[in-house]
Amino acid sequence: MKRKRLGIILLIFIAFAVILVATLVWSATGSISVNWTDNTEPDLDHYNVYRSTVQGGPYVQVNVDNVSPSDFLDAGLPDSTTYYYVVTAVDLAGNESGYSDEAFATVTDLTPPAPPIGLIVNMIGN
Ligand SMILES: [Ca+2]
Repeated sequence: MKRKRLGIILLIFIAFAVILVATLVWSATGSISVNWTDNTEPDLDHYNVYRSTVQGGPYVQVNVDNVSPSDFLDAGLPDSTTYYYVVTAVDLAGNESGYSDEAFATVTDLTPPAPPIGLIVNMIGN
């Protein structure tokens, strides 16, 4: 009987731990919008977007699919980190340009905490 109760307490503890971790993962990410001017070459095929957490690189390509419009949304980034971006243009023959100028942005936490609950007020004497 005592063993069963311990099991239930453990289960409740694990459930709360899972909720806490899920909340942290959900609230601790943000997105950065990357935008640039259209290239004018008629044989332009797509763009590649590169990112680094270090100014000046080295950069890692972040787009999995070819980027066709001249903008990109980089989502699921951890908070409180500055990211440095460069973009390249690729033509139909597969020739890739050099890097664009670098631009950077910092993901900031814009999600406020939940309002406090369980509020109780009592008159204490008069
Ligand atoms: Ca654009």
